[in-house]
Amino acid sequence: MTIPELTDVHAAWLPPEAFRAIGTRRTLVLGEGALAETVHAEVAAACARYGGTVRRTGDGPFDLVLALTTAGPLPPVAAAVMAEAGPIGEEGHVLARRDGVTVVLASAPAGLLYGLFHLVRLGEPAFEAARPAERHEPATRRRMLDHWDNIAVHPVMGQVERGYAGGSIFWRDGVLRDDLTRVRGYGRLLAACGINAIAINNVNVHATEARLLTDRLDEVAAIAAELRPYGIRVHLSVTFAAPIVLGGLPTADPLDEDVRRWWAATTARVYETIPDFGGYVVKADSEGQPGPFAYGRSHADGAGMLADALAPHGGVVHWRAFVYDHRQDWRDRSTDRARAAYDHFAPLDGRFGDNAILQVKYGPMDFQPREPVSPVIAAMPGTRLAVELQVTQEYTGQQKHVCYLAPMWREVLDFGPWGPEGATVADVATEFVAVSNVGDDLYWTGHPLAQANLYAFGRLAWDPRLDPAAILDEWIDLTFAPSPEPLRGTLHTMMDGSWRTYERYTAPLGVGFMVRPGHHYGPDVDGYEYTPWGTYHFADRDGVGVDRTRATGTGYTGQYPQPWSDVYESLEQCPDELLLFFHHVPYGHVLHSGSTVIQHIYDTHFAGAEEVADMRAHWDKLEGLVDPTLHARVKELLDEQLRCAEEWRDQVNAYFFRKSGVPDGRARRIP
Ligand code: GCV
Repeated sequence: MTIPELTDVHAAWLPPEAFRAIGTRRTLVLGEGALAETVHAEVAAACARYGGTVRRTGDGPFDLVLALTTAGPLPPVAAAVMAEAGPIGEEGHVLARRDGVTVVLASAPAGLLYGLFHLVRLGEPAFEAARPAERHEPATRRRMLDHWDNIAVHPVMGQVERGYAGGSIFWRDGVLRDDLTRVRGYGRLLAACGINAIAINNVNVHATEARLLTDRLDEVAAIAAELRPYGIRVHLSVTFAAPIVLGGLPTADPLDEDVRRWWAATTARVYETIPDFGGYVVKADSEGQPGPFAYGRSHADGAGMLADALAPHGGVVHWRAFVYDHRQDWRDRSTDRARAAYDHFAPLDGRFGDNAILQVKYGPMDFQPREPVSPVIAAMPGTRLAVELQVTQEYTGQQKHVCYLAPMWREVLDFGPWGPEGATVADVATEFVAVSNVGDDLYWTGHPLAQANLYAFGRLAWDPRLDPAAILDEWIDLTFAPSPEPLRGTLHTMMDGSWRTYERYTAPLGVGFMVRPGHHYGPDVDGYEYTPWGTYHFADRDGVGVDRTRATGTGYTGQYPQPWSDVYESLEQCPDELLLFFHHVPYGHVLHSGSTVIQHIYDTHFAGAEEVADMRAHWDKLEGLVDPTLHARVKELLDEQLRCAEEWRDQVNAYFFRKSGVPDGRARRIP
């Protein structure tokens, strides 16, 4: 096992400096297994750089012991920690410091790896004061990223669908990359923030990519081999039509015996090649992808067939709930895209097997900067649910804008579907999945500061109760180590509130979209208004918003349990930030904030653009304190963010001024 040496890509949150505290110590690594070898190799590389030592046996003295509890006689200090700690879960670890020795104990090699990266995050303080034994376990078993990478460059969507960081790190122009060192480095970064699974290809599975399941399986195996040393299992997006397009069968009917046999045999071959293969991801009957509806079967039938094929091998199927009519008639007010996932899936609760996971986007529409939490999450107590987030910034500035998303995710995870006192989304979710924002870009993520979103997703997936502001500081300290002031504070100020800033200058009060159709960047208030996509705002001269009430609208509010069903139904109680998602209101409607809707639109759009100007001024002050190439990249992107925020401000304000005829109460210039 060698640590990937990446010279042509930014070190992200694992620069050599992050390993200084470990690399200067005398370390004992005790334990067998591939991931224990990785731990040893990491410590050895750090020691080679910083002068410390690492051993696999012996009596010491040691400053640091990283040991599996099964590793035979432990040094007395580690044995004492073990006695204090009690049982440790498969990926968990216990950290303690006593008698001048820092001890990390795990019951399985994966836990040791996560324990090592915990030490990296702590840095020097891990070797200072004594610490009682602290147990660290992930909240969920699987913490997963979905890549929407294509093998062949798609004529519209390119190499990576909704990718804003260059090409794919796996494929280039139709072939697997010769050098997969960067994939290994990616696995290392992901392990360091707690991620342990990746689906490597786009959920829109085109002809070339379908073959990853069969005659291009060796490419999947090659990627899996790079990620394995960091404890990451590979999953594959498959087409529901595979029995037809790959197997030559006349049907893909999930209840057809030949089809079921084909999936069983094909899946067995996958496991012969990749024994630790994770499973399948499926987008079916959605945006043109094939699915069980063609055969009069349900999504539970479809998912069940794949779950059965995977079960003997320990694999899982992630079945996406993103199913809606994308060929809607905009004149038809009775069809509501927000209703679709619940209408399709809630009746199927209890019909998905143990190894079928329903993957639900956090909101009912499509990764908007502000949506209510999907009602599907409360409606399926008998189903394993993965909550799907979008790290790639499709609707949040496309990695041209600074938009730190963890505060939004934390709101989603903290939401109590049965009221603020009850269980939260984080309690209900079996696991968390997010669409990756990584490509072959020098900074991995296009915008260097977008790395924080990837890092924060991993950390929240590991522990959904972490504070987004603390995660941000952790990321800053690692990435810009040693991050002296004013660097640390300035970055924090720029990023911590950036999601709310983005919300201010884009679509108001939860109404969503208003983006340019197709690529989804920049403002176009009516861009989707007369299209078949089901994403409307219904602005006219009197008011704006979508009536989703039971009383007079689409009835969507009825998909929520109490109290939300009534809170969202009520114009008086509905939270301001979601008002236009649930209600069509006159421009003069007074918000809880005391402002009218129209004045709120003007005020937030002026404020949002001003906040971006402030962000840019902050960044200018960091010149000379960060790497000049990185500084120049961010500076250029902030110029674009400001241009775009001003365009949003002016289009949205002008649109609503022209519709409503209501002037700005503060008489600012609206073009
Ligand atoms: C991969 C949105 C995106 C699509 C994406 C889809 C999905 O509609 O615009 O590019 O397709 O979500 O999540 O499947």
